Amino acid sequence: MVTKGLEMVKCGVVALYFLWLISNRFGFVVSHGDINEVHIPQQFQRTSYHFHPLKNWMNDPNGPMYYKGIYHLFYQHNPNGAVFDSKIVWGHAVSRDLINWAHLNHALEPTHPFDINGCWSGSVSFLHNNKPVILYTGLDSSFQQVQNLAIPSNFSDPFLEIWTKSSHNPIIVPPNGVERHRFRDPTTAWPGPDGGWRIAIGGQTSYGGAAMLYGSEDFVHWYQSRFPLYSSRDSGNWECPDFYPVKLNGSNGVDFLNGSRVGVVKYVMKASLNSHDYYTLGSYVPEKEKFTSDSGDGFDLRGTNLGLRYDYGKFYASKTFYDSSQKRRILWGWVNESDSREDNIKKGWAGLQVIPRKIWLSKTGRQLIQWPVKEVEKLRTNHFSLYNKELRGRSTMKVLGGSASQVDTEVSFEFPYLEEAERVDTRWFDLDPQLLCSKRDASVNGRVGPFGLLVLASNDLSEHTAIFFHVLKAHNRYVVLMCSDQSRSSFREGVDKTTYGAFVDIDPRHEKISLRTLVDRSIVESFGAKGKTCITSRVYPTLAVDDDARLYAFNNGTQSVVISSLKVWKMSNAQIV
Ligand code: DQQ
Repeated sequence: MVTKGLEMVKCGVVALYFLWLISNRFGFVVSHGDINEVHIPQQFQRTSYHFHPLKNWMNDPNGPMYYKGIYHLFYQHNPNGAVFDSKIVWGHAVSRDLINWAHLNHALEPTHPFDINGCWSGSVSFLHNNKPVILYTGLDSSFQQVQNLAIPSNFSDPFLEIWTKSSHNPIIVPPNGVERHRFRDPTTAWPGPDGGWRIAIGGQTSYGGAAMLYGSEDFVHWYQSRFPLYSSRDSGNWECPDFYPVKLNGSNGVDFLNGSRVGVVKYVMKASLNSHDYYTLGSYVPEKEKFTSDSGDGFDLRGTNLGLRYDYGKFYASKTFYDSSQKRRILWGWVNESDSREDNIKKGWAGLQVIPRKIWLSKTGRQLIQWPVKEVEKLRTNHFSLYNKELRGRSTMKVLGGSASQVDTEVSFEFPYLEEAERVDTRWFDLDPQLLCSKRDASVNGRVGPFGLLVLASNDLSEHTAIFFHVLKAHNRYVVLMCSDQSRSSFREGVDKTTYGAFVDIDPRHEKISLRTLVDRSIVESFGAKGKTCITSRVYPTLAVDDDARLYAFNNGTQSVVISSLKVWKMSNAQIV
């Protein structure tokens, strides 16, 4: 009883402190005028509910965690400009709901010989008694990449505002056979069979890109295991590896420390390389300290044995954490700009994080499912919906006449004329979905598709981003393509307008196709088939902005499709201060 009372008092104090922090910072901003005027160069492309620093450059999410009722996000940040600079710091922000954020002072800045040229990416691990520590990569005085430890100065501060670097730093230096400029981004630690700790570090070795395995008893003295946790012969340097268990049944998350028992979980091995985040699913036998992929060691066309991608658009250097408060695993990922360095300098900002996504294993066990955290739904306003509406061949339908520059949309389609789908001669696994999406873009007349949404569309449709599906038949098997076509997204020159595409693992004979799309001025996050296939894009419309942005549904196939349900919400702004 007494303990419960004390707990409640503690929670109350934490809540008050948080309120004070938010109101103090927010109050400061509003007392000096509109937040946009104070901190942010006025830009109509600036997002309103995606996480970003108040100005300048951001890349990788680092060390996300939940601690004493507060979510923390650290991130790679250049406080001096809107461009990447290797002498980067760890920005730090806190939140109660993963959507509204208050920025704190930088957690880590280059200060010592072991990180004087930059505090690069890393992770948070919870040691015994639930004590968080940071492992990060430092660029030392000779630009060698070494691993360092930082510890909160005050564990009872839920905001963990001050971090002290260990006097033992650097605690790991590049081993023989590893390039000293390619040895970085330590993972969150997990317990080894001997009661010690294990981590993986990304890099380039003589046997290819790898997640190198390290062990330690005290978190300070580390030894390298003979074999990597996983590696890939020809893939080049591995950045930001992530390794974690997922439950075989259900969408709850699981941590190494709570219930990752054999027969109950599978393991995810993820690495960032060549601008994409790849993963594979498999098993891990702690006693053998070996991860084995379910798909064997077969290499795909891109020379990697990590066959799947989290997101088939712009999404990189991601990191997950286990949210003990809601028993879920959450994924953060960095979304770079699609315009030039010069544009970023003019804008005064660059880089976003996706809306954090809950992540779990699909029922088939073949892939992961991602879905925006439910907290984002608090921003939904002005609901519009329609049901059972036929979308005839070659037609377009305006869904939102008013401003659609910030919306959340959920739509599902049925196709009564599936058997009319176009045939392709190639077997499905020889098809390149991104190429198919570029060749059969949104304007091409197919049969069952292309159909989907036109977001950030101008009134005359001359500007729009199309997110759509196309059903094809390859050797008696239906193949569902999901595409994001940016080719008409902006009249601006010099912007990357690559079309993205991926397969959706559903059987359209038995399932509807659903699409959820989050639009926030210059970012479009799309989730096909309830989160099986995800595509994120950056776009910079010039006409379809603010009150002039519209939302349409379209069908450029010859066959009708039916919108079985469509729901749209306008989204209000998040408080990011
Ligand atoms: N970004 C960091 C590195 C990491 C890369 C530097 C991935 O630690 O490998 O900002 O985007």
